Amino acid sequence: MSNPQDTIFAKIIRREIPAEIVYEDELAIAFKDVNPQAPVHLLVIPKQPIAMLSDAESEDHRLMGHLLLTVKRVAEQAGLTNGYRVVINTGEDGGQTVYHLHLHILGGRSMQWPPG
Ligand code: DGP
Repeated sequence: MSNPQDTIFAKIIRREIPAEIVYEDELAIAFKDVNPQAPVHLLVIPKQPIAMLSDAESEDHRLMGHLLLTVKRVAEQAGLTNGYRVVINTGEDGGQTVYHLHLHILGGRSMQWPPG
């Protein structure tokens, strides 16, 4: 598993590579996905380097709640008044490719179920 300190998202947090950042606070940052799968595709990530959801600990409960409330805030800010989908790909079977925890916000079109 790659070190979350060294992921592309850690570099975005440190402003070492550019991203279209739409929200930031002391715990989290949100930016546009570089490979959008919907008209609106944003990523919300913690600044703390947690590799994946299954690595989160019980002492991270405040941060985890904050991330969900940040999703709500960012989705509202993006004008997703008709709903949206939140996805956390976790590990190999979950299709995770970047090993820094991130919540996808997908919106601006009607989503299908089940996902592939
Ligand atoms: P996942 O498969 O859940 O690990 O999703 C990783 C997402 O990260 C994928 O939708 C593409 C996005 N992504 C990868 N590299 C970059 C990047 O350098 N900048 C931005 N903005 N998004 C990226």
